[in-house]
Amino acid sequence: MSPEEHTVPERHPRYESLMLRERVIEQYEKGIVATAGLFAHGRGEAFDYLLGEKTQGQAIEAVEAAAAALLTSEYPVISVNGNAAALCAKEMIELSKMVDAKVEVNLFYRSEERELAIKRLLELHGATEVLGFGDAARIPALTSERRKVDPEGILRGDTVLVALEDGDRTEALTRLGKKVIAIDLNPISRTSKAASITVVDNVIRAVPALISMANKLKSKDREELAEILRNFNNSENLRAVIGSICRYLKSVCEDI
Ligand code: PTJ
Repeated sequence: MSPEEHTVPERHPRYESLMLRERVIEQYEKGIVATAGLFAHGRGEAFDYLLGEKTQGQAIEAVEAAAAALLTSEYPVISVNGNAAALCAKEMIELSKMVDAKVEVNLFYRSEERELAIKRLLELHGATEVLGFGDAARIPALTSERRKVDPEGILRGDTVLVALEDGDRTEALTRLGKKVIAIDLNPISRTSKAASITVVDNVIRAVPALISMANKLKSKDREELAEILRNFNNSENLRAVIGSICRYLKSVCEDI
C-alpha cells in the first residue's frame, strides 16, 4: 500500500513520524526492508522520542568527526541495509560521491531478492557501483550473515559507515582495526559503544547533516581534519547524549 493510500492528515501532530513509518511499510512491501526491520524502526522511534526528534548538539559534534574521518580515509566504505535504503538511499549515494566512498549492500537477514531490490533502489538514486555481489570474504569470529563482505568493500575499507547495525559486527570490524562510524538512535546499544564515532540521531537527519558537513570540511587541510578527529571522544559524547536525555525527561516530568 502506498503512502498516498493511507490517510495521515497533514495537520496530525505526529505527521512526519507517521509518514516515515508509512515509507518503511511501503519499502517493506516492496521487499527492501526485512520483517524485523519494522520492529527495529519502532525501537528507533522510541529513542528518537527521547531525543525530542531533533538533532542534538552531541550529534553535530559526532557528525563533524565522522565527516573528518571519511574525508581523511584512504578507503571509506558505506554499508547499506534494508532500513537505511528505505529511509535515505538517495542521501547515502550523495554522501558516497562527496567523500569518494564505496557502497556495499550488507544484510543481516540476507536474501538474494532483497539484496537485488536494494541494489536497484541505490542505482535508481544514482549509484554507479554497488558492491556485495561477487564472491564474498568472511569477517572472522562473526556468525551472522553480515560476516560475508565484499573483498573490495568492507574487507578492504579503513573506515566503514554503518547505520542501524548490530553490535557483533561493529565489534568485529573494530577488532580488525577499522574505524567504524555508526548512526544509531540508541546511545546504549553495543554498536554505539563499540563504534569509533557514533552519531546518535535518526538516519533521515544524520545523513543529510553528514553531507553538509563533508561539503563544509572538504576544503580544510588534512592536519585540521586530523585535529577534529583527535578532539572527539566517543564515550564522552555518548555520556553527554545520555545526560541530555535525562535532562529532557526531567523537564517533561516537571511539566506533567
Ligand atoms: O536489512 P537487514 O537484513 O540488514 O536488517 C536490518 C535490521 C535493522 C533489521 C537489523 O540490523 C537489526 O535487527 O537491527 P537492530 O539490532 O534492531 O538494531 C537497530 C538499531 O538501529 C537500534 O539500536 C535502533 O534503535 C536503531 N534505529 C532504528 N531506527 C533508526 C535507528 N537509528 C537511526 N535511525 C533510525 N531511523
